Amino acid sequence: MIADVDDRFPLDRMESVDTDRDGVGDVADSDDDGDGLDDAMEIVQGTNPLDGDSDDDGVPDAAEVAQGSNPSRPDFTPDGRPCGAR
Ligand SMILES: [Ca+2]
Ligand SMILES: [Ca+2]
Ligand SMILES: [Ca+2]
Ligand SMILES: [Ca+2]
Repeated sequence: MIADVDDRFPLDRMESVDTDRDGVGDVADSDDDGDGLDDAMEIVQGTNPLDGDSDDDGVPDAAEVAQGSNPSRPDFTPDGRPCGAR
């Protein structure tokens, strides 16, 4: 349980989490992680709707989809260089 003082939505027990902290709880938010991809699109793409960068390669999921890289597989090294493998 989350204490009401820590809960942004104390009047709605379904709305206790706001992953992207945009003021819209996950239940009502169509883009929980705020990465620009709708939750439904994240499921289609196989990405984590609660993680704006599902493969942690530094490029947001929506940007990966837009540029054609794989949002579920790291395309860049931690220092920002392309891995090369597609
Ligand atoms: Ca939200
Ligand atoms: Ca999203
Ligand atoms: Ca990524
Ligand atoms: Ca990637």
